Amino acid sequence: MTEIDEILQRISEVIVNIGVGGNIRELIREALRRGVPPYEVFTKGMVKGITVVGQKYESCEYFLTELVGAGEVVKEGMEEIGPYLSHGEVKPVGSVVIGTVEGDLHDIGKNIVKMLLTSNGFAVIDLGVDVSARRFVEAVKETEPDVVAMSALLTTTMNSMRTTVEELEKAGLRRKVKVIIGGAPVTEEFGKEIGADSAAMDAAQGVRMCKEWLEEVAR
Ligand code: B1M
Repeated sequence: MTEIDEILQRISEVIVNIGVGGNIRELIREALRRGVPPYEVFTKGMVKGITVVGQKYESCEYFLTELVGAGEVVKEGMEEIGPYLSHGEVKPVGSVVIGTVEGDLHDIGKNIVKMLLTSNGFAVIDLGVDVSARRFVEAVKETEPDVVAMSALLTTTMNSMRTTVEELEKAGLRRKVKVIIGGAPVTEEFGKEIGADSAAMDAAQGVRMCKEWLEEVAR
């Protein structure tokens, strides 16, 4: 194991151990000092850790308290890594309305997508979590974005994505925006079923799709 692998492993472990055994901010700073690209610190360190937490929760080794605690450690890490991921350009290449759908409070993935979009020159209007279809529709009317991006982490809240697409349709706005969905339970098939333009399997793919759409428009 190289020194870099070791530090990424420690970042993962400090999440799994809910902050015990190190300080996530210091570990992230150390990884960056050693030249690890910020997105790699996130995926190979932080996402790896939170994935293990999810597995432990599923196997009943961890309970809600641990889930909350690990989420807090990731949030702290995000505060440290965020500025390195989102060094935005001055002139926006396009705009995106983003939110976690109604009934869903998971926002770590959504925030990563937001940071990557910002660092790729998009203006991002973040509606936060538990965003109703009506709120998405209002935001589209108010801000006229190029893209609506929805995130869901629960199988039970995926249907809110369908409702939002339907409400955009009813309001006569659907053709004016591209719709992208993402989050762990989301599949391409589900995206097609609800009439989204795309379903992203990870944040990088989501950003790539948004860029491609904007380039198509510019052509
Ligand atoms: Co929750 N939780 N949780 N949780 N939680 C999951 C999702 C779960 C899979 C855990 C498990 O059982 N293994 C499970 C869902 C089961 C299911 O529906 N099938 C679950 C559950 C059950 C629950 C509660 C119901 C628990 C309870 O109360 N009994 C509850 C629900 C609350 C609610 O939302 N109403 C709950 C609560 C929580 C916390 C609040 C404690 C905390 C969230 C903290 C926060 O987000 N601020 C939490 C956490 C941390 C998790 C796990 C452990 C980690 C989620 C995460 O942040 N992953 C999770 C288990 C897991 O996923 N392994 C779990 C890292 C993140 C970077 O990944 O969000 O997938 P993700 O984002 C990726 C991609 O999906 C993609 O890009 C990101 C980076 O590549 N992406 C997009 C995401 N959105 C995108 C949008 C795009 C494009 C790409 O464009 C639109």
